[in-house]
Amino acid sequence: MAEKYYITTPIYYPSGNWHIGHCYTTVICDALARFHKLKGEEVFFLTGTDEHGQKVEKEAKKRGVTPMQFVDPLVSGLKDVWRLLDIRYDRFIRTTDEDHVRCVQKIYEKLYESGDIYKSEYTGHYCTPCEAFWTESQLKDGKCPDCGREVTLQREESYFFRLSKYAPRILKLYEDDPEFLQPKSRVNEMVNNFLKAGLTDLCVSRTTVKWGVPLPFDEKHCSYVWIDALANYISALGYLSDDDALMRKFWPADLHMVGKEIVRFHAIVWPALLMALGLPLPKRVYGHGWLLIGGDKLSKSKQDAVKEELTDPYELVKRYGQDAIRYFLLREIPFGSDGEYTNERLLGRINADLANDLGNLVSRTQAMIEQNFDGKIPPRGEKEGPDEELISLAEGLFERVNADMDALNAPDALADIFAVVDRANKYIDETAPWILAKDPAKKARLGAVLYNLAETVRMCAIVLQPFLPHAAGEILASFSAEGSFGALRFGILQEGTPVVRLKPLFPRIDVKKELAEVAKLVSERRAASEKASHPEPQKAAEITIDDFSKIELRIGEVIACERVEKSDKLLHETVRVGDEVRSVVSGIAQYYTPEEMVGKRVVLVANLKPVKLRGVLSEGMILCAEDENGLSVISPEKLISSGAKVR
Ligand code: ME8
Repeated sequence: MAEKYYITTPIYYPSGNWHIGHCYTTVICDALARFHKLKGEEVFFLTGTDEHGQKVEKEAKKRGVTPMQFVDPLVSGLKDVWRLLDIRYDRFIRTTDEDHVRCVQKIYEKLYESGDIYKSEYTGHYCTPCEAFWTESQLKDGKCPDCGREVTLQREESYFFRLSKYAPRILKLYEDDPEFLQPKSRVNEMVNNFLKAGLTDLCVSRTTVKWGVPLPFDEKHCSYVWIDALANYISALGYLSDDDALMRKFWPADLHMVGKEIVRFHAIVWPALLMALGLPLPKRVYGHGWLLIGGDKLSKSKQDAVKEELTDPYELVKRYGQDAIRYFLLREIPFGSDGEYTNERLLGRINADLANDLGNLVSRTQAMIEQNFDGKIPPRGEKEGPDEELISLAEGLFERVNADMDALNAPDALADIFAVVDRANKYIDETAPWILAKDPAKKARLGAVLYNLAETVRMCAIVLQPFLPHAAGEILASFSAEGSFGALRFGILQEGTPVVRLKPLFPRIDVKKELAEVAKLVSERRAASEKASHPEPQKAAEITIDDFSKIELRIGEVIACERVEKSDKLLHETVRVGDEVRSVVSGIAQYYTPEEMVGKRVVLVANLKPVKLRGVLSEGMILCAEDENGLSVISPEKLISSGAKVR
């Protein structure tokens, strides 16, 4: 029976700004998944999106759309990136998928029944306008880190997971199974920063967030995003569903590949949850390093600070191709550590390794076969001089790459492959086939040299498939060669096989010119995005004071307020304007609760022709100001009596 290999990336937070740092984890996993598939294993490669939580809820509200309407295009954007990079996942899970939601509910139910989840009280600093709890350390100068307003210490009924109970078992896991968490440095981080001090139970429900999975035993609570997110690794396999065949086949996972900042969730919370569910633990969690720009993690919020580098995967793939971007990510960053990203480094790698070393080897070999052997594989011939060294290096390649990939070390695997490419280029210099070609008596030797080169290129292409799928596929097709690892034996190419001469796989890039173009593009994009986020206010046509005096503005006092039925946007205010009482409808329900409006003094356009909105009479308009951060009702700075004229 074929061996099984279950590999996962973390599921991504929806972003409107996917960058090359996001691609790192997934490109590594894709290369690993492809490698294991080529080894004949049955692979399940999972990736997806982590869509619930307060942040999405707030962003959607700010834009006046539902959370689902907000996340859908962002998720499509990520799928586009994976398509461009030729990521071959077996499932793309969304935490909004029905089967996932059901599974999360069943997990909560199971843990509640077993007593690992219990009800208690959460104490935190609450910001009323943001409807958010903050811990002491999250506060900024004692105030809400989001809006800067005062917070109050409040208690909230919450459900907790008995994380503390599992601390000794997790410590023992690290001791008993050194493979579980890698690289080793991450074990020390977990022990010293978290486990040594003991763990506290984890608050796993929220009543203030609505965009989440409702708890089946208490629907006013929603699941905590990290439990929801971690569960994807088993919900995708049908855990606790009617069809759990994949779960039986693939669990436990062979590898959870994650960025180092989320190791603690994967190496502490996740194993504890699995222990509580009575499930076997994943075989390995690997915490990789980050792509840095100027020494800092490349991240959404840092985009503004990194304008001089092009980090947009769509544009990068368009300019240099999917293989070049994959190659850079897999080769440049020492595995497990952080690595600096610059466009210059990327171009350097493309030119040196792909255009020069690999590209030249392929094109020189194919050109010489075309010129001297009518584009057909020459006879193998006798071994001489440096042949043996080249052949044995090529023959041992798979074993070395396999060991590197077992250690998850893609940069070393590529270094091993390119060592053979380098050796083959050196072999060309040593054997000087262009000189052999001048002497008809040396035709057999020329044939043997080109045969050895063609075989070396073919074998390199087979092992390059997981890393450079497009280029490796082209090379193999040009020799009509198959790509299976079973064909990794020297001497498979048959004499007379036609060889198609390929166009350059990686054209050399003029670095100076390209960097100048990229700098121009980046600065144009920056200017466009600045303009979009700070649009110039539209200048209205000039009016006279007489025109202005046609508008009657008065101070009103909101004495009652309620939501307009079946509308997310409208509030119905009862406004006292002097002796009069008016009914007013305003589109501010996403920014103000009815309770917040009552008692406010507002500026009312008092002589606006009355209209009915959703069947409710509106006799005036409350003035508001709006920018990209939200909306504010305009109120007089001092107490001014209702009915007073605004001039
Ligand atoms: O953490 N360099 O999602 P995420 C390398 N939803 N990797 C980077 C990177 C960079 N500059 N920036 C991001 C989450 N990544 C959670 C996971 S799993 C149950 C829930 C990587 O969108 C990051 O390290 O913030 C992580 O592996 C992945 O992108 C998704 O990060």
